[in-house]
Amino acid sequence: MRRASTLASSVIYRALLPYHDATAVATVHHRLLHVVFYGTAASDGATSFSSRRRWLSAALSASSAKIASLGLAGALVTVAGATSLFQEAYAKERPPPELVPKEVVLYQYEACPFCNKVKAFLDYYDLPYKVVEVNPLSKKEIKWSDYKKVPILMVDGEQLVDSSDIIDKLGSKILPEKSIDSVPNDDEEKKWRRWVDNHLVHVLSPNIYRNTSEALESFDYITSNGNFGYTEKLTVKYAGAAAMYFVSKNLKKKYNITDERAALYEAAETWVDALNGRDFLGGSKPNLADLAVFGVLRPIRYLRSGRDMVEHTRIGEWYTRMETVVGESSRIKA
Ligand SMILES: N[C@@H](CCC(=O)N[C@@H](CS)C(=O)NCC(=O)O)C(=O)O
Repeated sequence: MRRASTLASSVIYRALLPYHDATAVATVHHRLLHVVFYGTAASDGATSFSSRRRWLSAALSASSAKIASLGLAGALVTVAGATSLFQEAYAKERPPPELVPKEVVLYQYEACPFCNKVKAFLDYYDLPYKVVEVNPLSKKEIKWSDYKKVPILMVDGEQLVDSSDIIDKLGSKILPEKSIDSVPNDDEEKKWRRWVDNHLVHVLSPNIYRNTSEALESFDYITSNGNFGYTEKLTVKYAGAAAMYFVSKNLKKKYNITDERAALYEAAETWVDALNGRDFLGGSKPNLADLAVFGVLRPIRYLRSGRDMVEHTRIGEWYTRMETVVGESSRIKA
């Protein structure tokens, strides 16, 4: 109990520090709560299962108009055809088996957008991986590493750090043909990957901690999915929500955001404009920019802010296509 109250006061103290000390934003940010606590929703298998059902029902209802004008046999063929067409059109890409690493271990926080970016890549390319959930307070699971952030990806014993670097390095191992400068629109892909790291991620925190109820919703997810002891869980949920509510106000100032929802909607619309009528930025298949945008949005999609974003912008159709194509998680369940 004493530990819990010490922890609570430490969290709140850190949250209030920014009002007295400019560098404290970074302290609060990094040490305890920062992007770890970007919030989230159903991830991995659960999300993709429901999205598949949505796709299937869209396929079926598109087919139902035809059913009216066809005989039963024709209708059944149409439905089966529509279903397999969707599966074929939106399928994972799998590297040749000899290029698939033998052991991949991701050290992560479940709700961290950078970690989710790496997971979107691993899931889409169907690379099996184990997950080690890091306790953001003690970080004991990554004590062995000099790098003090997550994600860290161990690939057959080699340590890779920083989400974009991880994806580049792993990409050049499993997709050698794509690492050659032969890919058209490569500059576009790079530009939008940078946009994710330099802009999109900064819009997320102010949104998911916008008010006390959204901050609590976010922390409910974070503490349910994170690696916390029983007492830590309770304390972090309430103290963390309160702290991040204040921190997110500072982040708004730091990144010049006046209206956080408007900034989120604008980012979503900017992304849809970049698609310019294509299914994915990569054309008929997602490229690394599609995977990056999808990855960082995945933890917030079913929170209030993510639901609002889909309701008020045109991003929903692309997002659903991404859920379908990324499909089931390739994470190896412990
Ligand atoms: N540029 C890095 C950023 C990674 C990052 O900031 N990770 C956060 C979690 S989302 C972190 O580990 N912060 C330090 C901490 O929690 O102490 C990347 O893309 O991987």
